[in-house]
Amino acid sequence: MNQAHRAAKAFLAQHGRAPLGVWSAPGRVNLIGEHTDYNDGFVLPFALPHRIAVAAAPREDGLLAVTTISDNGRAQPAAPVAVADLEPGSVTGWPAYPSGVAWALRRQGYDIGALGGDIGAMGGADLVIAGDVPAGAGLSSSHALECAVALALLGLLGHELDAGDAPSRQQIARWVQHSENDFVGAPTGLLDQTASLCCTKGNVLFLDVRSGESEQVPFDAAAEDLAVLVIDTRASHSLADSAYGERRRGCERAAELLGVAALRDVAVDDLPSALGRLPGELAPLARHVVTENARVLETVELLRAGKMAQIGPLLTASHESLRDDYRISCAELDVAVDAALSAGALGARMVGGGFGGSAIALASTAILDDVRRAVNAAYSERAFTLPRLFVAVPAAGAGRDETAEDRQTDKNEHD
Ligand code: GAF
Repeated sequence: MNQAHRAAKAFLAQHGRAPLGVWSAPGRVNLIGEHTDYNDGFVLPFALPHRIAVAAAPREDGLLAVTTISDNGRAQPAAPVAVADLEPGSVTGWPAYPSGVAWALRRQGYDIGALGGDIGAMGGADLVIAGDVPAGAGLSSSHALECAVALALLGLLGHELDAGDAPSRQQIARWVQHSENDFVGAPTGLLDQTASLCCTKGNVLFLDVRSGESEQVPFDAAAEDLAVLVIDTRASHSLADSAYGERRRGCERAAELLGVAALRDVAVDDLPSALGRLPGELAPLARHVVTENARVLETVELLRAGKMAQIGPLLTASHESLRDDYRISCAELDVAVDAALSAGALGARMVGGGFGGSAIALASTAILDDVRRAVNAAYSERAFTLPRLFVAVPAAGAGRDETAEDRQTDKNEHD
């Protein structure tokens, strides 16, 4: 059963009525371009087939009532909150993610707390959430949740994604970022929300975060007898608790000292002189960001030229830069990358915020099992919890899901 059906079924069980609709959004991996998003730089993510689905229907009392469904099917309802009373700090723990989205949308005039019309003056919404994006794995489960909630709330308000009067996907991504930064309190950039909303099946998304310009770059690894293996290290990962904000502030300070708007503005050729003008603790951060942006551009050029097998060294250089300059790797990530490379992977790197989470390895399909075995063996040797391994193929971005009820309505309309 896919996540949309799970959410719809659980909604019916929980509320005794069918949802008005189900919306879902995927997790992501970032092929390359890490910690460049909040430096106005370049990123190259693709959407995973793993999704978070939100079944939703309006209420009449101005409350937002959210229930998540665990892997074993158990419903975990959060205490309902009055949408009109939402403000940063008013909701904590996982319910802060969906509540923050309702807060951010309300600030833009999309007020789920005051739906009005046929369903009564007060509004509000019931949401039931099911998903299979591994949590805490650096695969963007929280952003998938937020994006799916944003689409569900906008859908209930009559603004169906991609319809004439609906806000654009990139606009929704910025509102989700606002919710994450200012309600949840995690100072993240735009990578994950944009990936979840704007990625398309079969492609990596080349995004210039500063201009918002993007290009869907075809990425069919299987056609090249290659595969991207995701290695979820299961080492716990938390952006809010980590040194993520510290790194971000370091980059902003470095840009200020160099007299540029963002580190994106430092050209690779000017790097040596720029580094000479920065204090010792900031220079490696700047070096990572500037070289990583260049690696994204090179990767895109190679992909456009049909040379996927040649991007491996760029992936590995990205990992080394994140490990040695940005200093956000950890033993589990390094062991996974080293083991994959020694087994013959063309390239490997950590992905996401760092300090745990997942790595990816690009390898020929012929040696994929060797890579899996090598990573597992290296983990066993060090008594690490064994990683979760899966091959990732670019999947579709966020959208409304068709449910059994939708199909029934279509059928009735055609009968
Ligand atoms: C996390 C953040 F949410 C993103 O904005 C991005 O900075 C990423 O870490 C690192 O590239 O996923």
